[in-house]
This record gives sequence, structure tokens and C-alpha cells, in this order.
Amino acid sequence: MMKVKQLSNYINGEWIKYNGELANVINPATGEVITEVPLSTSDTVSEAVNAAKEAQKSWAQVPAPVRGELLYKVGQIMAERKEHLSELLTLENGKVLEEARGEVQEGIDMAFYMAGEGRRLFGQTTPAELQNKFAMSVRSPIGVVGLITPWNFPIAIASWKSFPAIISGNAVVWKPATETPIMAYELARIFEEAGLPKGVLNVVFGRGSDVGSAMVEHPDIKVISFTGSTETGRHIATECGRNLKKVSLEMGGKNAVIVMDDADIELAVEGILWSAFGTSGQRCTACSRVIVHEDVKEKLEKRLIEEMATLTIGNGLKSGIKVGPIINQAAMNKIANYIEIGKEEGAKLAVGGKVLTGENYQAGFYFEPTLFTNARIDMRIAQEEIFGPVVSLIPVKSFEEAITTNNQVMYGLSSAIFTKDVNKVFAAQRDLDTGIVYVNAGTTGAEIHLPFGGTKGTGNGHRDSGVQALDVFTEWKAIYVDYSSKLQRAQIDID
Ligand code: UN1
Repeated sequence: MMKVKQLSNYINGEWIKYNGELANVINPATGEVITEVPLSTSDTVSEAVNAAKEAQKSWAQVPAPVRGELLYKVGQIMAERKEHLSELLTLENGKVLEEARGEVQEGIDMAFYMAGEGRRLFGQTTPAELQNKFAMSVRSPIGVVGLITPWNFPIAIASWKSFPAIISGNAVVWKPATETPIMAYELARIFEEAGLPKGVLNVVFGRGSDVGSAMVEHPDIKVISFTGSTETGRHIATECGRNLKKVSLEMGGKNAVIVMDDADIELAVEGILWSAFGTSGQRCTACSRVIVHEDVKEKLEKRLIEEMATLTIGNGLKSGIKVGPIINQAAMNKIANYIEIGKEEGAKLAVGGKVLTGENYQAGFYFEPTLFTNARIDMRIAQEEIFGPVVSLIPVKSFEEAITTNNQVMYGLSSAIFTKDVNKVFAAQRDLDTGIVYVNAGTTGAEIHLPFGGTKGTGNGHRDSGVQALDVFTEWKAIYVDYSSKLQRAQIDID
């Protein structure tokens, strides 16, 4: 399926063969090597930035609706190639094929949505304080922007960042995760085919500590947009702060589903299963805590345990599989370690908790969907991001305690509540302190035309996707036109 033996960096419209160190790209479902990816150095980043800087000058002059035409073409090619892209996505990331299709669709939707922004990019006109004077605000491009994207949504998150950056008239230097470089290769090829001028999008493969750091330090990269761990995000923000560089961060989550005593339990079970074990729990938005009212605790637990037994685990390219592999061995070790921590802390391991091996699983990385019950909010398994198929059930006595428990973590990405009480619905959407709130649905499934992001340790006040993403990739400019033919002085009293 993947014919390219070694991926190349894409700089100034050329695929540049890399002669330095390479890393294997592994299919997590089988352990097989699919291709090789460059581990580039800061020199490659400099070349990419130089190309981007040059290209950006003329790209910014292209009328935004014309830039939009190009994004429509990108969306169209992605749609024509949806099945091919989805299969490659499953191959490198492991997520089951129907989820891969969903992710590619997010990218297609984002292309068409941001193409439309080419005809909007709205600013404001406002009254001016003085006669014969006109005032307005417009968005202007920033210049060269740096994108650092993760392996768990390699094409969707890339589209959330690169499409608004490009429609706004910026040029891009992009470091995709080395685990999932094929989506970056495919997307760059699509841009090339759609006719993007050379240098507007550059892809540099490599480690965060080399390529990522070089991007953060490069004086000509004016914005960094990063999705990944809180630890790395904090480091990036510190470095960017030192250089007064704008930085947008999307980091961890510890998302909860609240199940109230009046909830539709069957619906809640479905919502929990999908948001906790879909993508093997490897979403920033994945549900990893269930906060349940004590009156329905037993019923919910019983139904969850029954339904978890029906989850089929295996290679996501095979039909009927619901839970795919974990991305790599390091992630497996981290998950396995949290199982031990949960047991030591005194939570009850009700289902799962083991690495899956054997013929069916080849040399892939598989972990059983896992449920801890009788967890408490002060436990590490209820506080820290595990990024795997592990859920902890925390019983509470009231609605108020449910909300407090939800908010009592360092993260603030997504939360959900199952209830039929309209008063609780409105109180919850006000009081849950996350950037995304769901009512009677699980914690995953954000749509691309709404702002995506979170509070507290999840973000730093910016949002991906939605029109809000444009705020990351544009500067506001305030413009005053005085047509009075005399010097009018604002804020100076006239007698
Ligand atoms: C992520 O996990 O980083 O809302 C992105 C969702 C998806 C995107 C998740 N649309 O679950």
C-alpha cells in the first residue's frame, strides 16, 4: 500500500532526499516497518524558513478569495482520495478504518470551511470619534508560521492549523510527528497538485528536540502552533515567551462523562464506550473518567462491563474491529504502568488491564480496554492523562459534587453530562470549566467550525479550528482614514 521507501522533506516545492539519519515508521497493528522518515537537523529548518519567507511575500498579495480557490481544490482532491488516505492513516496510526474515514472527513470539511473564509476574513467597520473620518479593523498575515502536529490525528489537526494559516496569507513550516509522516507526505502532495506556489508549505520531518526546537528558536518564525503533551507545550511556551513569539497550545485532557441519577443509562453506556475506547483512548478528548451518581452506580457498572466484553480488538484494517492498537511500545509501557498505579492506589480493576499478545496480534501493540471502579478523585489514575483505553469510575452523591469533581483536575478540554433535567443541563454547561461541553453525548466528536481547545493545563487561551483559529494566524490592524483635509486630533477637546 505504501510504495515510497524513504520519505523526503518538502522544501520550496521540491522533495529533497535526506542523506542523514532516518527512523523507521512502524505499523502499530503488526509491528512491520512501512517506510523511513528523515530525522532532520536545524539546517533543514533554516532552508525551509528561507523558502517560506520568500514565498510568503507574494502569497500575501494573492487575493484571499483566490487563495480560497486553492483550498477548494485541496478539499476536492482529498475527497476524491478519501479511501486511499483513510487506509494509509490506519496503516501508520492504527485507528480503525471507519474512524480513519471520519478523520479524513474532518480534513475535507476544514478545507471547504476555510476556503469559504477566503471570501470573509471579516474585520469591522466602526464609527470614528471625529467628523469625516473612517475607522476599520482588518486581519493581516503574520509571515512564516511554524506548525508542530501530533500522531493521533495526523491529518485532521494538520488541517486545523495549515488551512487557516494559508488562507490568511502566511507561509508554513510544518513538523509532523515522526510516527505518522505519511499523512503529511500525502497532504503536501495534494497541495502541490492543487497548485500551491512553491515555498508556501514546507514539511520538515524530525524530532521535536531537533526540528521542533530549531523552529521555536528561529527568529523568522513568528508563530508556533503546537498540539501535544503539556510537558512539551510548557517548554515551547517558555522559549517562545523569551523571544516574544506568539504561541498557540493544545495539550492534555482528563475528560469526564458525568452520569446523573435521571440519565438514560443505555445512552450513557454507548457514549462512554465510544469516547473512552474509540481510537483506543488515544484522543485528547477521550473520556478517561466517569463520574456517576451513587444511585445508578451499580446499574451503570454492570452494563458497562457487559458491553466492554463485546469490543473487538485487532488490526483496524479488518472489518468488525472496534478497538485498534496503541501507537508504540513506549505508550504501552506508560499505560501498563498506570494499571499498577491504579491497583496500588486501591481502585478496583473490574475489566482488562493487560497487554494482548498472541497470533492474532502479530508484533503489534494491543492493550485491553480497562475499567477501574471505586476510584477517588485524588488518585493519580483520576488526575493524570493516560492516553490509552483506561477509564476510572468515580461515584458521587450529588450534582454539585459531580461538577466539582469534574473541575478538580489540572486539565480542561472536554466534559459531558447525561441527564434529562433541563435545569441541570443549563447549570452544567455554565459550571463545567472545560473548553468543550457535551450534553447527552460522550466527550469526543468536536466539529471543525467550532473552536477546539481547553482551559487550565490544556491550553493557553487560543483555539484550533473555527474562525477562532484565524486569530492565531493573523494580526489585527486598526486603520483610520481622515478625509476632512485638516489635522483632526483625536481625544483632544475642541472648544
Ligand atoms: C484530538 O484528540 O486531539 O473531538 C482531536 C474529537 C475529534 C478531534 C480530536 N474531532 O474527538
